[in-house]
Amino acid sequence: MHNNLVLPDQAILVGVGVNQIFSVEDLDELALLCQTCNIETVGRVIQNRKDIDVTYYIGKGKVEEIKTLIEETKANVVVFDVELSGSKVRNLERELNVPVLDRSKVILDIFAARAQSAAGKLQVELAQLRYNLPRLIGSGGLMSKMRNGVGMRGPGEKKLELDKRLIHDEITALERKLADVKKARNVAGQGRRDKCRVCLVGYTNSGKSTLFNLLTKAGVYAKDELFATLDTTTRSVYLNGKNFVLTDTVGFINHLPHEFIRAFEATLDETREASLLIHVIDCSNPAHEEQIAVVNQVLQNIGAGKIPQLIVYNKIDKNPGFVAPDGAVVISAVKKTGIEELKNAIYQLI
Ligand SMILES: Nc1nc2c(ncn2[C@@H]2O[C@H](COP(=O)(O)OP(=O)(O)OP(=O)(O)O)[C@@H](O)[C@H]2O)c(=O)[nH]1
Ligand SMILES: [Mg+2]
Repeated sequence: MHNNLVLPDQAILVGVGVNQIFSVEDLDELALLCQTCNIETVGRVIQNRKDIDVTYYIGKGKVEEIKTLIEETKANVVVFDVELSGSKVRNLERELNVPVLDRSKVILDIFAARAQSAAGKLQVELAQLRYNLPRLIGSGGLMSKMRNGVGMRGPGEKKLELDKRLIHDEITALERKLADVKKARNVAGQGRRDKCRVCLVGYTNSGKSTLFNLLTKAGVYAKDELFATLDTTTRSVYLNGKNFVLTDTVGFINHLPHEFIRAFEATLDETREASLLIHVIDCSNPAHEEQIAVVNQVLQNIGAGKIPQLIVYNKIDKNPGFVAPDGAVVISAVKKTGIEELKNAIYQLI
């Protein structure tokens, strides 16, 4: 999955709280993301600080601590739960002598492994290019900078400019291809235009696909993995004589870089154009309140913040004592409880 010859599989996770307290459990989600990439967590390091270190993001002392931990645990990769600039990755790798990844890179790798449809693959490629672009650095470095008199450019910088131009060209070509895919999708979905459109949205792993399969009898991939779904699937549903189309979508996650969201424009169109969103929440997850906020923020960012939502608390079997707020439906998509109530609620709203 990574470009290195030996696939890293033993990770030390690093969490950084800048002006806020970051605790060891806050790394649980990153550990799950790594697990999805077949990377096992062998150590966790956190640091809370007032500001970001310009060279390493974390302090030099912490870098030393990680170095020792690498020796002790035989870790072969270090994964940061923040987004790192290209230069910080290089500085850290120089000190630590193992590959350094950030949260976005791990999410990108999962996306790349998951994408199935033509649109999905194009969208991942676009997200990868947008991620790589600001991380390119010329090979010239300090030397070429010193030689740079007025109107003079070092060879490293020229190469960098060329690389950047090539990536820009590639991005433009991909955007064009995606626009074509989008057009074809619209034509294919023409017949659905007049039907009521309902979209399942929610945090990753909340149970959207499981519920989708239950409501549509489709065989969509549902698994205890983050980002099991990357491509949207749409099916017609008949409910006591009423007819609507239901779409299963990619899950959202905290700190999803906005260039990723932009890359997923084609699939997110379905969400934007829905007349009802079914917001699926995993009420057994201790962080579910925060996850609701993340989902609503993403919905707002993609222009779907004003679409009416039916709030559905899922996985009640794992948290039987849970009391949902008024107006919400409580279900277990796996144990198939609360499904009649859910269908009634949908029926009322469409
Ligand atoms: N215990 C329990 N597990 C559930 C329930 N609903 C879903 N799950 C499990 O939760 C995991 C994730 O379910 P998915 O349906 O793939 O979740 P998703 O929201 O589609 O996830 P992504 O596509 O990754 O965003 C699977 O292992 C499901 O079996 C439920 O009501 N109770
Ligand atoms: Mg899914």
